[in-house]
Amino acid sequence: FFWRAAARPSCLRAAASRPSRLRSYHELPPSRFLQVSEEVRDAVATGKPVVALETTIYTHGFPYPDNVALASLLESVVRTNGGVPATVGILGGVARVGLSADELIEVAATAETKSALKVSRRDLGYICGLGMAGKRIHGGTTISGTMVLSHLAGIKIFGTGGLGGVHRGGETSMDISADLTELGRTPVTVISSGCKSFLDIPRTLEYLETEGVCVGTFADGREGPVDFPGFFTRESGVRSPRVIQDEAEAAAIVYAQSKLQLSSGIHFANPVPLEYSIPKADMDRIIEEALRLADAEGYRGSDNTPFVLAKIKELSGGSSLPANRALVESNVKRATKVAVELAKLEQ
Ligand code: PSU
Ligand code: MN
Repeated sequence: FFWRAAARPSCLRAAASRPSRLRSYHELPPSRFLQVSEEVRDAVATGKPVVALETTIYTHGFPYPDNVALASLLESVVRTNGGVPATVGILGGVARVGLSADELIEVAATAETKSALKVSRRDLGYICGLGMAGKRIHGGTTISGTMVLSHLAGIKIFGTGGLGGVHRGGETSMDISADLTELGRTPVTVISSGCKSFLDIPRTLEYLETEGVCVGTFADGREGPVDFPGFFTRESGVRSPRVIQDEAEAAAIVYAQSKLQLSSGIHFANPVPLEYSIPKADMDRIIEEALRLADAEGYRGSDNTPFVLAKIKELSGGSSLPANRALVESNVKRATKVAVELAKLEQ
């Protein structure tokens, strides 16, 4: 028994006619749980440089409506640098890759009421399952959640602000961000400004090594070893495991790793632009105080990072916001350039 082509279900027919190098989502039938926008689908299928963007940064990081302004800025940074943006999030209990402008506003507006869920890998089945059951919750996807969905949609490059890590005291609390295990198991390249120093940066890098994650920092002509950046500061006091000079080198590493069929991800750290960096001593004081308050007020688990980030913002008198915006913008620009170089290699 065999199907004639015309008699096959349409999803299989469509899959058969797509280029063979596409795997993952393209071989799956359309899903009620995951929807990829037509623009993103088409861009992936035709080998255009697509850049994923996360939404926890909007639902749990920036206030509304600043977060909407940031979201549209980041999407236009991708477009003006020759890429196609794919903002990832959960809209009404459905995972979405490529939110429209209106949909993005709907997700970002939840920052006011704090009504969106922070969604990492563990939460994806929960929020989409409840969506099917009629509870249509919105969710901001973390780096981990965004990587999972990006990979399902065939996207390889993802630009964002800061990476989660091993928390200070993580050796007893075991609070280790799911971003790190995700990088160990999902072949997506994340470009960020490294880890905020409220985390334990040396242990974070150790953990990433154990997970098999290549970590390289953009040196942009700097000679010799460079530090892994500490988000607001270009130096963290911890040396970056690897150094890369530019986007072409970065893309070559992504390309090699995918040809070797390594299933792990990559992290490229892009230090904050010099003019926006905040002196380490100033930041250290603010961070100590934010951590003390988180501990005193009992913010643990997945609530810890958003609380500490909000306190840092508050204690810095809002002066961290422009730095934050500038570094995300710079990371997304870098991510797009890496995606453009990668698309050339894949032609
Ligand atoms: N660090 C930042 N800014 C952020 C985050 C981390 O400097 O917005 C967000 C990202 O979405 C990241 C998540 O994936 O927090 C990590 O949360 P946790 O530490 O609970 O894993
Ligand atoms: Mn955690």
